[in-house]
This record gives sequence, structure tokens and C-alpha cells, in this order.
Amino acid sequence: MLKRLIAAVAGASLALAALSACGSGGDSASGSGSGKLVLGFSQVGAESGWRTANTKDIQEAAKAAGVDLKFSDAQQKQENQIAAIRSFIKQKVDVIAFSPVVVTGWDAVLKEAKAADIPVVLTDRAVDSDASLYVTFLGSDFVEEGKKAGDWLVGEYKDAKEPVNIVQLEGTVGAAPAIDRKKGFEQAIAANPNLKVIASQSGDFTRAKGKEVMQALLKAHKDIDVLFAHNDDMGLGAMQAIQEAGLTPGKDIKIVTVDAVKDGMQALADGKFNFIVECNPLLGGQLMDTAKKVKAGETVAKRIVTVETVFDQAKAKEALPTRKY
Ligand code: GZL
Repeated sequence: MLKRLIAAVAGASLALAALSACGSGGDSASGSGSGKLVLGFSQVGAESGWRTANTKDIQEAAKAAGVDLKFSDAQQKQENQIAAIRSFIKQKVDVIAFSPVVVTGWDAVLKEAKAADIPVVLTDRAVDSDASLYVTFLGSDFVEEGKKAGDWLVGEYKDAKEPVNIVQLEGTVGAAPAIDRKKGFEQAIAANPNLKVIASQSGDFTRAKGKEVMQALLKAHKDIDVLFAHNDDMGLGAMQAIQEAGLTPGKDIKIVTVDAVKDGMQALADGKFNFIVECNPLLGGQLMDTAKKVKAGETVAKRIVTVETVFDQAKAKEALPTRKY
């Protein structure tokens, strides 16, 4: 009698599990069961103006493309991204995409997605995992962005006779844009031996941390000529610290940043920043096109590089009125 009862309960729970899997997009042919492509997306967080613009664009693009978007915000924690990807695998979404907060630590979960036969698209940032574990990487060339910032400084100080002291606010430790912008920047400024990085520290891509670190740098160094910040938000936080120290940003200390979000472009147009390298967050349309191609079994390029430009103060004034983000 007891055996029959246990068998009955076991059978029921198995059926229940199968039902719930199907109920949450178990039919991988159509994902949500509505025939729509189901895309699981794990976002880094909401740490900067760039990130919020990127999120908004992905959500709007999904709606416009008729894609059923399962969106997860990891609050800049890798463990939350891994949990979200595992949840997408369990839901049997059609495609998984994510912007990896750091480059390392993804092999296991990417292998789980591969074993579940769910294709993975990287957006925005890269990983150091084997390239066979994802279909494509759609995002900027961060080394090139750092180089553009460095090249501008080399030109700006080509006639300098004295050392030019630079402090660098790096992005999140271990993140691809932080690693590669630093690499491109420092390679570029090597062309002018007067350009010296006297301090370099992470501000985690946030305004608050950028201000805090710049306050400490201003106390430790009385002879800072230039700040290179890996994103506008850290530059804006540092700008406040510079002003509170009684100095004039854009004049006493020149400021070069990356992103070109509205607040950064306003600071540039107002003469408080001196140069911004654009990092385009509007990846949503390309992501939806790529996800549909991947689902349809079409081949996509292993690397899709985002198109972006640079802004000086005059160009920022022209661009601001029509800036999308
Ligand atoms: C770059 C992106 C970076 C931005 C920062 O593609 O990953 O992360 O430059 C954001 O503003 O926080």
C-alpha cells in the first residue's frame, strides 16, 4: 500500500515539474508558446547613464521586434548574472544574451547553456572563455576607445616642455572596458614621454565612487594636470571633487572621458570636460536582429563592432539638442 502511494506521489511530482517547465516557455520551438522568440537577457546593473540608456534601448528594441524579453538586472554582481543565466536555461528560452560584468568566471555556466543547446550572444563586454561557448560578441572596441583618448592628449600636449601629470579613474576591476581602455590609453600616450600617469585607481564606473577617489587623489597630488576617466559618470563625480577643492575643471585640470551620455556632453559643452570618446549603448536593434538570425540557424559574424565617434567642446554643443541618451 505504502509503495503504491509513494509511486503515485513521485509520478505526480514529475508530471508537475514537466508541466511547470513547459508553462514557462518549455516548448523551445516557440519559447513563450506564443510563437515569439524568447530572449533571456542578463544586464550588468544600473551603475551609469550609459547602462540605463543601454537597458532602455534593449527593452524598446525587443518590443519593436516582437521579442519576448526576460530581463534581469544583476546589480553589478557576477553571481546574480550566473543565477539569471541558469534560470533562463531552466525556462528553455530560445536565446540567452548578457553583458558580462567581468571577463573571467563564465566557463561553467556557458557550458551548461551549450549542453542545453541554447545559443549565447555577448553584448557590450567580452569574456575570456573559449569562443566556441558563445555565438558572437556585439560591442565596442575598448582598446580603440582608450587609444582615441590618448591620441587626443598627445596632440593637445605636443609642444609640452614640462611633465604632464595624469590621474586615471579606471572602471570596474576586472571588467573588459576597464582593462582595455587602460591598455589603449597607456599605449597611445607613450608617444609623448612628457605624459605621465602618476596615479590610477578604480572608481567602479559610478559617479559616487569617482568623486570619492578623486577627493583622495587631490589630497595626495597637488600637481594634477589631466584626469582620464573610463566613463562620464566617474568624470562627473570627479568634476564635483575638483570644484569643491577650489579648482576649475576643464582648465586647472583637463578632463577626458568615455561614453558621451547627455550629462557628460553637457559638461563638455560647458567647458568643464575637454574631450569625450563615444561608447554607443544603443545595441538593442542589432541584438534583436542577431537573436533572430541565431534562432533561425543563420550564421552571424563572430565579432560585431559598434560604430562610434569622438566629441570636442564644439561638436558637443552641436550634437546635444538631438542626443538620444
Ligand atoms: C561600455 C560599458 C561601460 C560604460 C560604463 O560598453 O560596459 O559600463 O562605459 C558602464 O558607463 O558602466
